[in-house]
Amino acid sequence: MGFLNILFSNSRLIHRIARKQTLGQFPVTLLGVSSTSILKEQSSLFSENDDDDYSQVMDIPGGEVPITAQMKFISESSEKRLPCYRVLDDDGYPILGSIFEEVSKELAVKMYSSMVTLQTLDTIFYEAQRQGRLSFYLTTAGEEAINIASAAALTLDDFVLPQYREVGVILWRGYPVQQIANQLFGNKLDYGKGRQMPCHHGSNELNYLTVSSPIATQIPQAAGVAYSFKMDKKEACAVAYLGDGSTSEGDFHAGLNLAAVLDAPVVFICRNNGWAISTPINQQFRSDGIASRGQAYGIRSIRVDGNDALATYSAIRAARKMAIKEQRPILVEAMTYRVAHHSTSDDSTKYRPVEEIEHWKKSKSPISRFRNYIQRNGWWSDENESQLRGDTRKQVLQAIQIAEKTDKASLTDLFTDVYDKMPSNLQDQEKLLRDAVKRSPKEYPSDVPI
Ligand SMILES: Cc1ncc(C[n+]2csc(CCOP(=O)(O)OP(=O)(O)O)c2C)c(N)n1
Ligand SMILES: [Mg+2]
Repeated sequence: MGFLNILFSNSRLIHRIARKQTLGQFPVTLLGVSSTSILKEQSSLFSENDDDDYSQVMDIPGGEVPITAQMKFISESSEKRLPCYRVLDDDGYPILGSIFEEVSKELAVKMYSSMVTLQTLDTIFYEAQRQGRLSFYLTTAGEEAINIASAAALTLDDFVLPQYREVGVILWRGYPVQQIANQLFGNKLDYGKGRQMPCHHGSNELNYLTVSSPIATQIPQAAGVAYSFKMDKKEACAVAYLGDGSTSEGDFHAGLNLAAVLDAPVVFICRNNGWAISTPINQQFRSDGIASRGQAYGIRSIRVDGNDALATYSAIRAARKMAIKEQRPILVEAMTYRVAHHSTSDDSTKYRPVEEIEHWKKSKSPISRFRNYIQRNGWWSDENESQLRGDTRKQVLQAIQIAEKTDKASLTDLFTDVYDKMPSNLQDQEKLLRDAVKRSPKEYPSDVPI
């Protein structure tokens, strides 16, 4: 099997084998003609010195392509897997010879502190959901570096179209912890006025599109946003975040193709965390992950270690620069692992080994890795660590208390903000709802103003 792969994928090898007249040793039915006729045909079509010097071309829409007399199928995959760009090893030591974007002490400490804030708020909000105070929650556990390092590489002018496991990105852009709590509790201070599920953050001011529950819708939208930036000659790009599972949606293919054809300045950041709820990646695609598909769409792509904050920061900085300067889409596949359950509606120990989860939690933590790096640089200490963790915990607990006490958005808000003047069908629906509340007041939540 291995040999067949090589034979199909490597034209040079076939030619070399053919020249040594050894092809006859191999199953000739593979190519459908006899070995001698292949050798004869080849000598007229290829020069002896340069295997790739095709002497005939075919002029077709889209340009000239070389002609070959060999019936060769393109291999379904390359023998070699795409490499993963990394700067820090698992212990946070820079890998010898690694090329990366230098970060100042100030930026590194801000990045680290934000990762810890993200981890702290995830832990506390997750617990609050388990206590029945929130209806739903999902964490970014294990993916803190992708969240924070990618956000740090962007500017506020860039327009972010998130999936849902990227609360760290909006946090980095200036969305307050209090606002996160307001959204989760769906109170009247929530920008969405309680009309979205928890974890569906968004902010006009921060150029961050509100999360959509149907996955992958943001991908073609990002191509559109980027195209509008191109027309306006803006010094900014669109940035779409997506999971490995989203690549199975038609929107992924439509979005990438559209972006490529339009030469739209968009960075697609795919968090390949191994799982789409309970579906592992080997049931999601046969390709070498996601980065390999970029080339088929004509999109420059890279695979990066998403648990390495420095590598992620450097790759996204470079991707952003190329997207804007060269007006082109870029695809980044960030390799990671979803350490937590998919959400509070899931128990991942039912479909994956606990040892696997523990391994990623303990030995592959992006937070410990980056902490080792900054602490070794003399930029961080154990005292800084306990102070930060204590302060952050207090801040999040206080935000929960305030959000919980704040009134919920009112029922009237359910019908506003889409139309300037409420259309008659919505007026009918509001009346129906109010009649239902009157008929069965006990079924209506007592804390939501009518
Ligand atoms: C169109 C659509 N189909 C299915 C779902 C249900 N669903 C929600 S999340 C999810 C898995 C997504 O996995 P992935 O993109 O890898 O993101 P991750 O949760 O791993 O971060 C699915 C199937 C959905 N929300 N929308
Ligand atoms: Mg996933």
